[in-house]
Amino acid sequence: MFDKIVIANRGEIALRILRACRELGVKVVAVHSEADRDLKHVRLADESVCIGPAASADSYLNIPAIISAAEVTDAEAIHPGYGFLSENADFSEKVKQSGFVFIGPNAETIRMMGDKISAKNAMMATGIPCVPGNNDPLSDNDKKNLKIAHEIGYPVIIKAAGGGGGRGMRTVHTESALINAIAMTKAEAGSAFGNPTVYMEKFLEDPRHIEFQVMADSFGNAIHLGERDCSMQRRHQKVVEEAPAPGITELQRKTIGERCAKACIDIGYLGAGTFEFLYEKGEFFFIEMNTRVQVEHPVTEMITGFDIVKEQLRIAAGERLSITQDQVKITGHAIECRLNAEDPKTFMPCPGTIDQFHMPGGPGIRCETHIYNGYKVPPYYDSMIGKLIAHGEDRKSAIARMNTALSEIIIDGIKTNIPLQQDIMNDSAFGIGQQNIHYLEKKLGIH
Ligand code: MV4
Repeated sequence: MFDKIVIANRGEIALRILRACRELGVKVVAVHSEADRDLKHVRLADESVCIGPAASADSYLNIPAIISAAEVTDAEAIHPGYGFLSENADFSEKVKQSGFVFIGPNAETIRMMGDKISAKNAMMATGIPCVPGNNDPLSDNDKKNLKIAHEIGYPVIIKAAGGGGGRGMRTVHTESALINAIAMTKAEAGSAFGNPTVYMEKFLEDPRHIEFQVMADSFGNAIHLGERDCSMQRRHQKVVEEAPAPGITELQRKTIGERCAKACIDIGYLGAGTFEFLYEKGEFFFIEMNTRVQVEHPVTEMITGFDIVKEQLRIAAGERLSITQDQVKITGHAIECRLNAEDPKTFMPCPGTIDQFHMPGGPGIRCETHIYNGYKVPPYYDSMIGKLIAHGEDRKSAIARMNTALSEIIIDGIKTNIPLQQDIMNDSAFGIGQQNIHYLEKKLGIH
């Protein structure tokens, strides 16, 4: 195991990684911006290094500053968390070239998954079901593009190869709108991602977002840890996640999960990863792969009893996967509510000082947050200030525990989305697991 690592992130995930390090006896170097000196994990870390001004571009995205911090503290590895540099292939490469271990997959894998066309082709080659589409960059030949769309059947969706996470896409419902939509998406993709390449898929109207968690080691072993339903989202920001996904059968889990694990072996995947699918009318369609630990990893940890972050560290240190697929057992149901410092009605971020914080507790409750009494939520970063996770013997019990915890938690001084989360937990469609990717926006009156 490593002696010391750098955590190249902030907030709740930095604290989560620090806790995993403590359990494994690994020393922690916290790197932080000038605005983040008071972060909980910075105070708990063995060492800390200020890597630049508040703006992310000057600190958490500053590759030379982070690598320098690893050098001056004599650390062995860098954990990128999620967001920031976590899926930056150049970062992974530079970390390695500088003699450190990047806690995640290698640069080539990140690069392949960053290009949504190459990701899809790699997945199709290993037998993962994908959304019907052309699976190649679209040319400038209007006639050919009309033919492709006709073969797929309207509605279709034009997606940027360099996009993902909801950026750079456009739906097309009629032939007359196709040519312009391709030109527009190309132009936007060119300026947003520096890559105008686009591809075409069948547009699925009312799918659910279901993702499979995988872990792979450097000895050719891979496991899946089941799936999560992340359909409850607003503007591509997940709001509630749960595991297992309501209505997914044991056989579906085994079939898709084992294909994901096999895909990891086929492509030489390393560490934690997520296969994102759209699920409609009983069928799974791969859309993207995330090559990082995700915000919602705790729901999987709660139903499997398996520590994903500790395993990331073990795998990066060259150890074998600590369990086999047979040892993965799913127990009960877990739900995660993201806690955001935002206006519950307008969704505007609401940074400020937390006057009072009471953490909820009781059976099956886990609260992942870096906030504390007197902590000042800075205005420079994502508004997520924590996550509340409830585990129960079944979905009903998990919802009941979440409701109890939401009524117990006190966060005074700033506005939060707790009222919205309470509303969702008491929503009748959510109560019977009927959510899809459009459900929350419709409920909120966004069309
Ligand atoms: C789609 C789709 C419907 N059909 N692809 C949005 C985020 C990116 N990961 C892929 N996305 C979508 N791709 C086809 N062929 C609908 C979405 C989509 C979506 C997907 C997952 C979660 C939330 C979403 C919200 C709007 C659209």
